[in-house]
Amino acid sequence: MNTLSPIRVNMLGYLPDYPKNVVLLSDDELSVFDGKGTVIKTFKGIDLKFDEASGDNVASVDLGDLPEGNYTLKSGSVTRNITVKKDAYRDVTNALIKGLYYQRCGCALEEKHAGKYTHGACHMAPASEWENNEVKKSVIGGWHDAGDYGKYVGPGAVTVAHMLYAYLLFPEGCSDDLNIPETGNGIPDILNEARWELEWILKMQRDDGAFYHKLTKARFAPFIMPEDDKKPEYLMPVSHCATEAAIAVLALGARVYKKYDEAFALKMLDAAVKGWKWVEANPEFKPYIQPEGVITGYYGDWSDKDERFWAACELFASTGDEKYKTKAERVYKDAKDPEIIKKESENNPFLERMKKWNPNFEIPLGLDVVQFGWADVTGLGCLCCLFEIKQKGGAILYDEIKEDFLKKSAAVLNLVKNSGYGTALAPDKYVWGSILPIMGHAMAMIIDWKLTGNIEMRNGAFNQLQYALGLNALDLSFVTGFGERRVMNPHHRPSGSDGIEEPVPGLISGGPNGGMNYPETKERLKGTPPAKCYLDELPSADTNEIAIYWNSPAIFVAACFNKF
Ligand code: 9MR
Ligand code: ZN
Repeated sequence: MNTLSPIRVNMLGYLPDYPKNVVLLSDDELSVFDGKGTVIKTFKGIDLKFDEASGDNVASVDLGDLPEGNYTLKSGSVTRNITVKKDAYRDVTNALIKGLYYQRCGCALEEKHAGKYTHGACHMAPASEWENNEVKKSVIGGWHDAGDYGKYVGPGAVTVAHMLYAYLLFPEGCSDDLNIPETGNGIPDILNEARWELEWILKMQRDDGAFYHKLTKARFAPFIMPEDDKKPEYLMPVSHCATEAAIAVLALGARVYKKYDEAFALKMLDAAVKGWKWVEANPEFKPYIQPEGVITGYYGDWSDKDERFWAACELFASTGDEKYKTKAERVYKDAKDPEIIKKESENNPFLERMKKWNPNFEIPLGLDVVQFGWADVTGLGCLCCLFEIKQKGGAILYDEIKEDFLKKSAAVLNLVKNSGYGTALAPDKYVWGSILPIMGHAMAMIIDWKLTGNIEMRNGAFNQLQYALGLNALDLSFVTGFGERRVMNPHHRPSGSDGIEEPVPGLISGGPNGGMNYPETKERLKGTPPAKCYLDELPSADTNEIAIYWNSPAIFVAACFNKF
């Protein structure tokens, strides 16, 4: 029985000068009451349409102009309250950033900052290289990646990049008052928080310039608090993808932190340049292959073209050295060359693995400019080209990249138009962590809007923030601590072992996964439409884990709409 409300709303409220979409699952007349109980609008003749991703018959209705205030919506006998206010997304933007503070590793979370979510210092012991236990290094710091306590360079780099670009594009949307240990030091808190990870990424560089792929134990810890997780940690082999993602984010960081801390900025740039020298000395891509006996997050990839492109873009933006521009252009162009692509698919051990999971997998032609995740970072390189490099008066294939981008973002907007809930995801693309492509697509539409001024793009992007805050098939806010119906049991070790009912706040769930990777999920949700393949239960990592690189694109999107 469907007991969910037939009126779906953005549970945190609406902005006065933005569309105010609600999604209805009933064609009863909809009335809008103001704070005094007077009917101020009615909507009749509601035309429900089938939404494939959810299997629901729905209508999305824009309530139109409503000044700031509280309202009640009534459809048949059902009512639901909404608010309209300028600062509707201030607290959630702050919380999403502070969510990363709660993921800090290598320090205690003190009560004055963490409130009841305080815990002791964790993962303080030196780590050994997996391949040579004799080599030991102290690599304290960084963020726990997700619900587990692993720390992974590529995903960490992408997370920081989302935050730094959020700050570069929407500084007014990033508060300076997060109550983290550095608050008040004259540096914006989003940069204070991102630095925690950057310092750790620096420590993950080997003497020859390469970066270790990750720092984890051999297997995931049970559901215990981080300070109780004492099994030895290992530096797993270096990889091209990790190295290039680290280079990119350190080069980006060098520009962003320069005006606050020149020495730190220089340190990052030196590390990035040293990393690039390793890439030059080791030009042939080798995919990361998980060593035997290790079962923590793989974060494997069949190609590093996107990471190499992004790294070259950021290095060009930070140094002005033409060799990086030439390289970025070469990589971008080569990716469109069928001959080169064909060669790439030969002797690629990771591709062989992928073909076992998905026999139809084929290497796409051209880099996918609207990808902002850990596996494909092309979109981050595009952000660098379309804004940072452009602003400095330089160019890396500006017109070509812009054209490619606008084509892809137009396709993204079509996804929004074809979805009953206005969600920017095709029904067959609800993967593990579907929140990532959804927020990534929102980023793409924001970028389009910034480039073209097209308000449809802005509204399309805005709708993805609303998806995360309740305008969805599950009538659920995916952000812990926010919304009248919200995620309560994320797959997150501290939340699952601290004895506190409410999970750690400000973390975003991966959300529905039509692929249902776990047999248990498959069995329980057999036949469920993809946008509803979700269990708000602690063991369901495949639908309800949290991850730093899911919070971070949400930070970018929330900061964009955090205006007051
Ligand atoms: O985010 C990752 C997702 O794309 C993969 O499908 C999934 C299975 O390989 O792994 C996810 O990443 C997890 C990582 O492997 C370990 N830390 C938790 C991550 C989030 O679930
Ligand atoms: Zn830790």
